[in-house]
Amino acid sequence: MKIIITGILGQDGANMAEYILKNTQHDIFGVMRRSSNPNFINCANFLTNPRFKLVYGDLTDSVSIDSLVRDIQPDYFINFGAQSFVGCSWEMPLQTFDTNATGVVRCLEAIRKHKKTCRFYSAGSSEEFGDVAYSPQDILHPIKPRSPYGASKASARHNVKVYRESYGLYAVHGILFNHEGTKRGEEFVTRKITKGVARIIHSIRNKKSFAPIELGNLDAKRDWSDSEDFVDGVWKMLNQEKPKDYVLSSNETHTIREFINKAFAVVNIDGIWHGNGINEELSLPNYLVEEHDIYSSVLVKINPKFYRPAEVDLLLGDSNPARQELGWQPKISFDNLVERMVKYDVDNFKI
Ligand code: NDP
Ligand code: GDR
Repeated sequence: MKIIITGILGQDGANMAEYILKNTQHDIFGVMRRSSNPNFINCANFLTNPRFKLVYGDLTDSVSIDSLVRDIQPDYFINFGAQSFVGCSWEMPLQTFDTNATGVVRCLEAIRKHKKTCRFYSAGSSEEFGDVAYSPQDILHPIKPRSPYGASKASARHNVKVYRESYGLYAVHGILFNHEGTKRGEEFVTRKITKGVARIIHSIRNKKSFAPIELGNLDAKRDWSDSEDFVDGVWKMLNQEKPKDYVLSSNETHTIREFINKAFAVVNIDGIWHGNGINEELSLPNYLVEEHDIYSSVLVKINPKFYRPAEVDLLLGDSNPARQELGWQPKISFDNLVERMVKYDVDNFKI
């Protein structure tokens, strides 16, 4: 079998490739867009695997998507490529829509024309639920996006349904809640925090001053899981008898502040919160400042530039149907996830 995976240099694309290489005998064609300075760090474990091949393609370029499907004749097309950063989608609404929504139609059209039996995965998001109507959110929750990113994913969802019903394609649009890990991009809040904790603990241990981690809204609540658990759920969604969309989530929600507390606890720092709103800060307790003989003490401060024009305040998923009907079971808890990310970033810290 031949599998096209877009977004191969990103978190989920790389984890999906590792999962498929390990659990099947299929060949993978990993799609990357042309870049003057590509970063292959997430693909280090499989770049030289004989069952893996890198190919160029861009979701904004119909010719490249059409040619890939025509020439490779894939059995599965897993579309993880996206402008995936919600915060940036207000600055680049058209590029976000072209990549995330029109890009999905380009994939569906290429499959319809050249390989109708190819199974297609569309990377849907809990951001489609936006200002949520109820909790926990299940697959029937109304679509109420709050960002150009969320709106682009909602549009992709409608088109997947249209192509499934019009042409009988096996196409699914999984609704995935936040998922993280050691391959997570550094601008997302979890990785920004774990990289920041690594930088700060390194400074403290070397008796050097440090700058605080600057963040936006700490009250937002997210349902966080590990990406490695989710690629298993995606593969199960692609291998049902009939295509059906599911939610994948941890079924727990935590504030950004809770994530910060857990992350510092991994390196034995029990910070002290004080102040409110934009003046809120997390500081080192005095005994640690004295013990380590350092001048800096602010670990986290607010920078309003990280606030969003519209926020999704609360996400909490209901993935029970996926657990019961697909037999999917996540293995990594919230505490394990934070610990894994912090330890990885501390161990791999470079100045
Ligand atoms: P990443 O940002 O880590 O990876 C996205 C990849 O898409 C990058 O490798 C990027 O390439 C590539 N890409 C961007 N634009 C294009 C384009 N025009 N053509 C081809 N490739 C492109 O995201 P994740 O791995 O975290 O997410 C995977 C998918 O799942 C995305 O669609 C995301 O929106 C969706 N999703 C993610 C969730 C999460 O919590 N992680 C939750 C729900 C949905 P480059 O490396 O060159 O930038
Ligand atoms: P999200 O992830 O928008 O949920 O989208 P992100 O980690 O960017 O934000 C989560 C929450 O943290 C708040 N926040 C900050 N966020 C960032 N990035 N940087 C900060 O400094 C900061 N301070 C506070 C945000 O306001 C937000 O509430 C992710 C992406 O992976 C999407 O592609 C995916 O679809 C959704 O998850 C589900």
